[in-house]
Amino acid sequence: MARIVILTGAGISAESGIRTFRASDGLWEEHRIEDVATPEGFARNPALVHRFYNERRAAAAAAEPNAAHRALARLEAAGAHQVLIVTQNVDDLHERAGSQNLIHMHGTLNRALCAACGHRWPAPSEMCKTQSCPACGKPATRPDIVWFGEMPYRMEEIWTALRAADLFVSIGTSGNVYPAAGFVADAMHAGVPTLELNLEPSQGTRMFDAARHGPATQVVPAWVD
Ligand code: BJW
Repeated sequence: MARIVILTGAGISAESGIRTFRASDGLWEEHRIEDVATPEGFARNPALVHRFYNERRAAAAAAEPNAAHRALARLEAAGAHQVLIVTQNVDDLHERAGSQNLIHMHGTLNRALCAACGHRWPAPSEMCKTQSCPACGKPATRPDIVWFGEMPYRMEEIWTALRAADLFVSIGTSGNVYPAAGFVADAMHAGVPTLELNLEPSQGTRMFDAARHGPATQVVPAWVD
């Protein structure tokens, strides 16, 4: 049974209508990264950051998984391979497509996090900082999202799986943001074969052993089936 580690990024959800980050119409266009995706930006203007993520939560809730999400869920359900999806995405389209072995390394829109005590709970559709934490009662509610300068989740588990994998596949990510952008090099050093499936060559495309370029809803089902 081959162990396959699959990294996904914004490109896999693009055809579900969720905007990517670095396209010309990308999400950052209307906001400076430092304002909405850093702990410092949140400290400066929590209302702006909550508004940004409340809009993202509504967009994700309105979106449906596409043929690429469904193909990955099929690959896992078929049971011929041990599949781990490590997603940088904060939407829940992988789980709604049926994927089970899934790590949200950059967090999720569907959870709130208490900046004071670290407690997590299901996110209300509208969040604001003055909402108090159900565990400690402090008004320190923030989205459970990994911002720049913060440590992505479950990294030791991810690196262990990556080093032990028989194949590493990267789907729909530009390769600009670390540590995920370094996974192809980590896999290469561990002797793990690598494949890129992306609309266009990513930042690290030359490091992959093989690449197929095109929309995720075409190249992912073609690879799976
Ligand atoms: C399609 C498609 C279709 C479109 N079909 N494909 C200098 C050097 C190195 C590192 C650093 C540095 N300075 C700072 C750092 C660290 C920093 C970093 O990487 N900065 C870079 C900008 C340089 N990283 C961090 O701070 C991270 N933490 C960290 O490093 O902790 C320390 C540490 C130390 C040691 C070990 C481990 C850790 C935290 C990063 C947090 C990222 N957070 C964000 C925002 C929060 C989530 C959210 O709000 O949604 O996460 S940033 C944003 O970028 C988001 C994404 O998950 C992430 C990646 O973006 P992604 O998915 O690649 O999207 P795009 O838009 O860039 O690309 C889409 C791709 O899809 C494109 O290629 C398209 O072509 C393609 N595509 N349509 C197929 N239909």
